[in-house]
Amino acid sequence: MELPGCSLVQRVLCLVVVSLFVSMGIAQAASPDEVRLKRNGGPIQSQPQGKPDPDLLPLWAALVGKASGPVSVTWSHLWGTPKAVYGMLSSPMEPSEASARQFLSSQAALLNLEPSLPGFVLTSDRKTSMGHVYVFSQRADGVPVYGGELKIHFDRDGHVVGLINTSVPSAKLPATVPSLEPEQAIQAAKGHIPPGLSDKEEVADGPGPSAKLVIYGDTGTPTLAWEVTIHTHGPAWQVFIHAQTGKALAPARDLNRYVTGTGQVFLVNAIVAARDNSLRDQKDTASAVPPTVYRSVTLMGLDGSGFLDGIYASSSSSKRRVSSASQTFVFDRSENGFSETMGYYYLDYAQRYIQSLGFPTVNNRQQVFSVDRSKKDNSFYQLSTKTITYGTGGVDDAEDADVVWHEYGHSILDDQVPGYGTTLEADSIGEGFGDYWAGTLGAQLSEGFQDACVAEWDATSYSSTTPPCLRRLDGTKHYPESVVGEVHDDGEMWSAALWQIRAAIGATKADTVVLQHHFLLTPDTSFNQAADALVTAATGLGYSATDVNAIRTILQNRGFTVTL
Ligand SMILES: [Ca+2]
Ligand SMILES: [Ca+2]
Ligand SMILES: [Ca+2]
Ligand SMILES: [Zn+2]
Repeated sequence: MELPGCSLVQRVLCLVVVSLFVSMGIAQAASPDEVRLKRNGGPIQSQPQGKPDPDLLPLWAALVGKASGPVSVTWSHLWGTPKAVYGMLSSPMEPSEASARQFLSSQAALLNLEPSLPGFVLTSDRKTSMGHVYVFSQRADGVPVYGGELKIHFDRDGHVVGLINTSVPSAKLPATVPSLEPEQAIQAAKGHIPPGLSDKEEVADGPGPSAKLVIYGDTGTPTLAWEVTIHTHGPAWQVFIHAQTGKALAPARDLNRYVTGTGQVFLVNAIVAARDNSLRDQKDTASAVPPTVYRSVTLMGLDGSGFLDGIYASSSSSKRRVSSASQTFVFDRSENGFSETMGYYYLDYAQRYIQSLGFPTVNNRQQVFSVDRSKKDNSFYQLSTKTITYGTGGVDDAEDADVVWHEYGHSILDDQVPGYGTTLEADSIGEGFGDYWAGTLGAQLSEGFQDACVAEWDATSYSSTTPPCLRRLDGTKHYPESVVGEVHDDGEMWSAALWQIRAAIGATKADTVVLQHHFLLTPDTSFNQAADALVTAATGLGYSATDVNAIRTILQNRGFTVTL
């Protein structure tokens, strides 16, 4: 963002801070649904339906025959062996490792295992309220079998009442010497992490990537594999790499389990929430706004750490952070936790909206931000670190969702056009897009209140107009005679054109074509080039001739040359 008439020094800071950009390589293709499910830590396949191996049915009948009362079973979809058996499966015995082994040996054939249970080591022996549980972990030639376990539950009287079997039959391999070194496996695994950006960046202060040799059976063929774990700023990825060929044995899986929390935010900002342009900052006091401006919201995608760290946003570059074991982030505006919550909620909101438009990979990463690092009345997105800094001058910048979203606009463009913004016009388009993006998102929540006025709450500190606005989306600036050489001012030509397009063809189509046309831009894009790109994107998206013509006419009326 940029204040009207701020100093030259401030202006330099207002600009996106340009520095080294490291390309993260080519993203893997994946269907939107696939990505969405994976990124939310949800199921990656439907519930597998297992059927018994017919050869095992006589053995199964024998077990059922010896049991007293009903027996339930779930069959392994991979091996046709019993995966979970519940019922009174044995006569009473003294619970012990030996008696557990004895029972398992008697059922080994049913489990497609050898009666001596070679390679099964007792790894847990726990007394529970129900009785006693013994867990045996599977190894073959000393190599752990991933997920391979046998569990025996005894009830209080010593009956076996549960047999849990995730062992892998025929897990013994001809050779257990990998061709790949662990480092090679880690490199290979990195190539299988789904699209994203900083998701691929390892956490500097977290655990480094690891590779553990295992026997992996989930493909249905026991295979020597490296289990690679890579902790990133977002997901913690697990990838199984064939230890001889380097191929991935399954799609990368996010090990994080996300939780939801409760937060308190302004609906866009205090003025929009109160529909009252007379509200003022009053030195960040809670009493400056009526209690009715707060809205309780669900915070999605939190990683459960108790901090505002989640799949799409993290306040981790803030100096002091709030935390809540119960994921409850309810603060009033005098507390910095309120700014953190605003940032988290509205960045997450924006990314989910992008995905809902059919862009699964646009800036799909954890956006890191801070709310207390800069005392200036300014915010910026930093290309070198890909983080956003929200300043605290005047109204705290993160107290206004329009400012939160404007900066995210820079982040989006940086993601879609690496290195974006090397010329005055390209940067002006960047500022104009940020304002448009704030406007179109804010309009989803404002019920039509003052949508063309951007960041009215933040602007109370420096604007003398009513309503106070950082900038507007409905100006009359015309290209090229309105160009003044300042990117925020000149950006108003672009944002106004986009805003008119939105009015003409509707918000969803406008937002979609705006995001789509970014893929056609170059880092030094001119207004005219971007105008042609918009028309190209609208045509490519299959918009009607009426819509395409409306876009073209609006751009031409704004003074841009459209040659398509
Ligand atoms: Ca505040
Ligand atoms: Ca401010
Ligand atoms: Ca507004
Ligand atoms: Zn900006």
